[in-house]
Amino acid sequence: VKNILLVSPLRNYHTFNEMYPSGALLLLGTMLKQQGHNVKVVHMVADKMDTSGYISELRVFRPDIVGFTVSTYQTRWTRILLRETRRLLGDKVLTVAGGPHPAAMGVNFFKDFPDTDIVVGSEGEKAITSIARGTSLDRIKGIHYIKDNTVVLSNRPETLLTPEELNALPLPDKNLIVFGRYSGLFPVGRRPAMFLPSSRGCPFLCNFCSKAIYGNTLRLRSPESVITEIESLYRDWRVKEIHLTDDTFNANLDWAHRLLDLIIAEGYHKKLIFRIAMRVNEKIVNMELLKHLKAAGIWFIYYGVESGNQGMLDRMRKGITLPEIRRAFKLTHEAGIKTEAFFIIGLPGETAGTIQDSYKLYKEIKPFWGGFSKAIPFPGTDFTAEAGSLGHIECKSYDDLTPSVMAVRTASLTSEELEKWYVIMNNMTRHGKIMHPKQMAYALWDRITIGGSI
Ligand code: B12
Ligand code: SF4
Repeated sequence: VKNILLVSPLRNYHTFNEMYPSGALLLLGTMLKQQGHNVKVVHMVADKMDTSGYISELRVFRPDIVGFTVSTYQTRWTRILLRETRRLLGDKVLTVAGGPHPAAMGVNFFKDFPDTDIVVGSEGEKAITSIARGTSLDRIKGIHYIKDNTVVLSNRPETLLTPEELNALPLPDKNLIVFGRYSGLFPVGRRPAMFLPSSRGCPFLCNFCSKAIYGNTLRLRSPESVITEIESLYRDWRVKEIHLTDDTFNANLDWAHRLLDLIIAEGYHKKLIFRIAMRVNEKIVNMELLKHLKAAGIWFIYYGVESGNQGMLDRMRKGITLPEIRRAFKLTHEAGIKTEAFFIIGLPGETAGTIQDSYKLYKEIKPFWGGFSKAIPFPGTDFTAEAGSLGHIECKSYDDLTPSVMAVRTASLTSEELEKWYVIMNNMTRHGKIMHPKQMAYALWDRITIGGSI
């Protein structure tokens, strides 16, 4: 039996608010517990833990293995925590890193994070359970590791879990976290809110999307296995809203209809509300689907719009057209479902004109909620490769990447000019948000209770 500490490190920027716990740590922690290990999960933001708190945790728990889940926004603290772990526990501890950043960096992760023993290159279920079992590292697929403190070795890649294997995964044990420490997302539907991934992956090819873990394949869980998890969230945790965190809920319409039918048949459309993310393509958005979604309790849909300029959409390989965007928003609103439109500022080709096109489109489609994000050069994406080869990446270290840094420039706009546009666009969407007093009240309440930002 091993002591295993699983950690979601602080972010590169200061934040008080964690929206959801890490799906990876909950799932992997549950599997490790089922193997008989002592498992502790720490979310440093939600648990309000700093470096000294982490060190006390190491002193008391004395882990044999520490696993970090690392997004690109968590690089700075991952390095600090790895160093502290090694300093305190020496070679007795095995340090493992997984998640979008290590998966994209592969063997290069060791250069930036020298205190790491093992990098998991893709899905982690098989790797971490084998590591915990003490399987010899050369026999664990999909990992990179350091042998004898010198050589970096990479094993053959692990195949992704089959849909059957996904169905057989255990329900993530929420006893591993303090449930009330997570705010859920804005705009607020009902609380408490929790998430549930009912599929993995997305077959589309947007050039800015970080796809190191799931690639371009779509794997769907059976509607029955999804219902079992919905039931547990509702019954055991009194959850009132579920965020189905599939990349693209409407990637397979037959499956979507089957899942919605089952939600209705089991009566969850009356007990819960749901939010999902979809694509706007005409082929996969129609009134029949939207009415079915509405009937099943889906109140809110995120759409990735990204830009109001067709040339930009084509260049980022979004695979959608402006008429498709307008149509999807109109139909969704007609079906009585609220929308959020995501836009990105700063992808290659962006000019003042293309940003104004986004502004016009935003006004035209009238989403309930909206947001403009900065283009973020995540490792391994085609956008990062393109911007890098043009010399347009201005942020030199991943540690400096935060949501408030404009990390790139384009051929016609400097990062400072892009930043100014970003502020203008978000002031516009903020104005829209102030029009929703209930949401402002929720935001204020969060600020008071968990220290979130408005
Ligand atoms: C749901 C989701 C969210 C949720 C919350 C996620 C959560 N609860 O953890 C919300 C909506 C809050 C969110 C927010 C954001 N997200 Co997000 N999100 C996702 C999404 C769609 C699914 C993640 C998930 O829950 N998967 C299910 C779990 C079980 O799998 P997993 O986390 O991938 O973990 C597996 C492996 O990675 C590995 N693994 C992971 N950690 C570890 C640790 C160890 C020790 C081991 C051994 C293995 C391991 O094993 C796991 C099981 O196989 C992914 C897209 C995707 N398809 O992955 C993006 C994704 C993770 N998000 C991303 C981004 C950019 C964001 C935002 C920055 C967006 C924004 N502009 O604001 C914010 C930042 C949030 C923050 N504060 O840092 C990027 C990250 C890119 C990167 N390189 O860091 C992704 C990959 C999207 C993308 N394709 O670009 N997100
Ligand atoms: S549709 Fe979404 S998840 Fe799929 S590739 Fe594009 S951005 Fe990524």
